[in-house]
Amino acid sequence: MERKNVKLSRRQFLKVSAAAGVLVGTTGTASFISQAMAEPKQVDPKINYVRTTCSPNCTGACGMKALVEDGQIKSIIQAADYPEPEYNPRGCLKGLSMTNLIYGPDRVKKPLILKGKPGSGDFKEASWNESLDYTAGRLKEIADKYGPESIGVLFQVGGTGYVQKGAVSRLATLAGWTMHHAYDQNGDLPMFWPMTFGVQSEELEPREWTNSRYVMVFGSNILATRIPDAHFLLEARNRGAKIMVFDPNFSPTASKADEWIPIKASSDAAVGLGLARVLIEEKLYDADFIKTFTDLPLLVRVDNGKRLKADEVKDLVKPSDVPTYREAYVAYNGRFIGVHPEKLDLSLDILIEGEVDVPLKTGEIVKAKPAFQLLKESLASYTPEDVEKLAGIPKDDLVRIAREMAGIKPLHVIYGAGNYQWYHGDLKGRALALLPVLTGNIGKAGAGISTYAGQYRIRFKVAEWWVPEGKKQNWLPFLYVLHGPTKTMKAKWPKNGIKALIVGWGNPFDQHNMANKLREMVEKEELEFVVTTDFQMTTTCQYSHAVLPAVSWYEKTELVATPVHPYLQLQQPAVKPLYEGKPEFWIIRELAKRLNPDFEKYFYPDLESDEAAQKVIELLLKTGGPAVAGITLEQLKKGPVRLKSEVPGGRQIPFYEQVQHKQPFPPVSLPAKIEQTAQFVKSGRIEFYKDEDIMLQVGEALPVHKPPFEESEYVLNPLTKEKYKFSYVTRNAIYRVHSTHSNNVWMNELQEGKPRVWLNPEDGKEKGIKEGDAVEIFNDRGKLTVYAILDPGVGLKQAVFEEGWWSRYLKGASYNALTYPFIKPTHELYFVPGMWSPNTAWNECLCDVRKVDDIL
Ligand SMILES: Nc1nc2c(c(=O)[nH]1)N[C@H]1C(S)=C(S)[C@@H](COP(=O)(O)OP(=O)(O)OC[C@H]3O[C@@H](n4cnc5c(=O)[nH]c(N)nc54)[C@H](O)[C@@H]3O)O[C@H]1N2
Ligand SMILES: Nc1nc2c(c(=O)[nH]1)N[C@H]1C(S)=C(S)[C@@H](COP(=O)(O)OP(=O)(O)OC[C@H]3O[C@@H](n4cnc5c(=O)[nH]c(N)nc54)[C@H](O)[C@@H]3O)O[C@H]1N2
Ligand code: SF4
Ligand SMILES: [Mo]
Repeated sequence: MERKNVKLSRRQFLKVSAAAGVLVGTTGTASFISQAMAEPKQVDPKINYVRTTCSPNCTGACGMKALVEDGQIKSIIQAADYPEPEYNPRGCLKGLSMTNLIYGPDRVKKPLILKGKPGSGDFKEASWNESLDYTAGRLKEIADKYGPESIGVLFQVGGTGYVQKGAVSRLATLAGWTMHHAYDQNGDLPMFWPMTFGVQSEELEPREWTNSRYVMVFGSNILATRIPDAHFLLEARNRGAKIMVFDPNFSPTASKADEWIPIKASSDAAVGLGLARVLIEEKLYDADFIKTFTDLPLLVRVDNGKRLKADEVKDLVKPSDVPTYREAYVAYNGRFIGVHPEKLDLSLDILIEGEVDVPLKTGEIVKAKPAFQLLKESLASYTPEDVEKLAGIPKDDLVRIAREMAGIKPLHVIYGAGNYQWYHGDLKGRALALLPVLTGNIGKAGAGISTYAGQYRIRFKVAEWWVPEGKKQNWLPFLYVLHGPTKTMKAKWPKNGIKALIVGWGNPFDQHNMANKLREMVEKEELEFVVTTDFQMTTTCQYSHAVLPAVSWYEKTELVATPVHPYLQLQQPAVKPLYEGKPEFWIIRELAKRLNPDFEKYFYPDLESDEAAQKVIELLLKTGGPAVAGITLEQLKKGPVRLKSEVPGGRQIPFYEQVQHKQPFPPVSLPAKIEQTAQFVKSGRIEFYKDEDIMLQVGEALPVHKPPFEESEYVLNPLTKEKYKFSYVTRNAIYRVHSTHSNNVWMNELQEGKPRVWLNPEDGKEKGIKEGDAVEIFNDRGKLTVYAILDPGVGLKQAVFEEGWWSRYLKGASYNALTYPFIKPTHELYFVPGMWSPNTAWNECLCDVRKVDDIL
């Protein structure tokens, strides 16, 4: 098909953008916007509106309507058809200007096979048959030589496409390939969740934000990274909520807060612990809540730091109905009580402070203390004076904030990705979780702790489609591919390592750390084959041996449900696949039958791929469990349908059932089975004390503050301590969704096409750097050249870079060449894919900056 001009003019675009801007800037505008976005009165019969879903990795999943004329998308507008008017409309400028990508010059039009060296851009165009035969042939050779598990499969967030990504999972499972979960690969897995609550992650739905009255945002840039929901935060403020933003940098979100508290980078654990100390010292905590729902009353042996088990204690027995993946521990209220992990019925006269002598079955007497007592002792190192030194927050402010937050309910803590993407992100999360838990702000409207990143939580059961019956999947955290295996890893390292990669929905050769190493691995043929499906010619495509043209989300059928706004939505094709692009389902089926003729039957061989996708959606709705029960494809064709929930009003309030109905922790995290995740919190309670050996060894039984770099960069190379003084903080850009829209001309115009680094003016002065200068950000691993912005809102000794630029905008360099795949040993304690797994820590990276003559 010939490319025709898309008629949406810049003026029209700006009109739409202005409306979307209002959405973020004010509240109560929903009806105004709905009017502005309403269909024109005189509808040309040649114009067709197709309701679909914008579905990049930002997981906003905004309902959109494509205006289609003569088989071309002329423009995209917000659908504004959610049954709850508060959710209308959703969208951002990227989504509205998606036609720039769909019809853009970087579109992959035909299958490509690499002719020259990887990265050379020397490809030959091939027919689908040739490219599929070639790809299947190479994959078969590699599987025969090294075993099928040496083929790694990378694909992104399940929630943005249950059908097409499911097809990839289905084939990977049949073929015995190794899957890499996107959650930890992206660094989005907040490890404090499984450690503390036993779940993958949880969050309040944004509509619930307006019920909060005290909101503490720790490094989450909602105004830039949750654009369609940002208005709920502002509305909460209009309704009287106090918004407190803790961020080393004056972010757009900080600019809308009641207070911005600039803290030192990666000092959040100290802040959380300092606040917790005041709550405990001044008895501002909810004692009944912590006795009922947490492990804080459970006794811990003083001699070995282990939690006391009921089985150990004289005259106590472990109840016979305790499942093997849980444990019965002990509490004390004048006598010793065995605490059943599935019954949250501990008496409220239970001891939480002090020390007791415990007679053991062996005849020994040991000393034990409730975990609360140990926490209190440990918090003694976080006095307001200490925290002022560690985090830079004035001591009086700390005390004032602690008193304030304890007095105003509901309290909601938002913990952002930029903040947990540090080596000790788990410790920070465990410390921050103390705030809502100590004050009893869990399982209630407008209350809790949330992480809004990645949004990998799948919303319903997918096994029927994703995992062919009776088959097992191989999983390997992607960090090991770069870092190499470790002695302590629980995941299984393929005996010959990873020799080939199958990539979809991602651009790891820009977006993953050691992106340069990945390139080197291809150049040196350590990675013998890479095949990528994308609709755009990304850096990853440039380094691939075969590029298979996929289609954008306006050209195929898909089912979408991300956790942010809890709606199930269809992606319906607005136009036929452009050029020779094909939906992944089609590509996978073609590959499957070439790999093994027996595989074809798993992919609806008699149906055209969009029809097959609809069949898959029906299957998922039928077998997806309670969240989708009763929802039909026909209903979805008419518009979005809210997922079901047990919470009154169908709301998404984490741990509602645990707290209101005293159910043991954790709730199920799909697709894992309860026995896989309940082992994370064996007490059946919210756990702050972790007594596994590795936790005791590294001094992290309780949440503590550990400064950045000491267990990462300085161990890797002690010289870095003197050599590199800047933190390389890579936040997400409002102009892109990671590297998607990197090449969107309108978005680039807004940034003058310039990759930039934000520096504090004092640092600029010291380095002789002025606003607009070309500067190099570098360390021993890599470098990139960008333009300097001197901003007093940026904390000292930080080089803040907005990630996601394709390397062609960085003179071929990868901004991720500087970062390193550190693996924290406590993340290797269990392995449940995408739930307890080594997580990437982008910001744990040292660098320096220097002025250079120019960029070109
Ligand atoms: N427009 C847009 N939206 C997106 C995305 C996108 O690329 N573009 N990506 C989506 C995805 S996949 C994700 S994961 C999310 C991520 O979105 P966020 O969770 O907002 O993460 P970041 O943008 O990395 O960083 C947020 C803030 O963390 C601060 N920060 C960094 N280090 C620390 C620290 O140690 N302590 C504290 N308190 N703050 C710190 C930074 O200064 C920054 O203001 O956004 C999603 N939404
Ligand atoms: N240094 C540093 N690195 C980071 C981060 C950071 O903060 N700092 N953030 C990390 C985070 S949180 C994330 S989530 C990752 C994201 O990194 P990636 O997952 O690699 O995300 P994108 O760069 O958006 O790449 C998505 C690709 O999918 C393609 N695509 C879109 N739709 C489709 C489709 O329907 N089919 C196919 N086949 N392809 C499609 C797009 O064209 C695009 O090339 O980056 C991580 N990298
Ligand atoms: S890019 Fe994200 S926030 Fe913007 S319209 Fe698309 S889904 Fe919504
Ligand atoms: Mo992410």
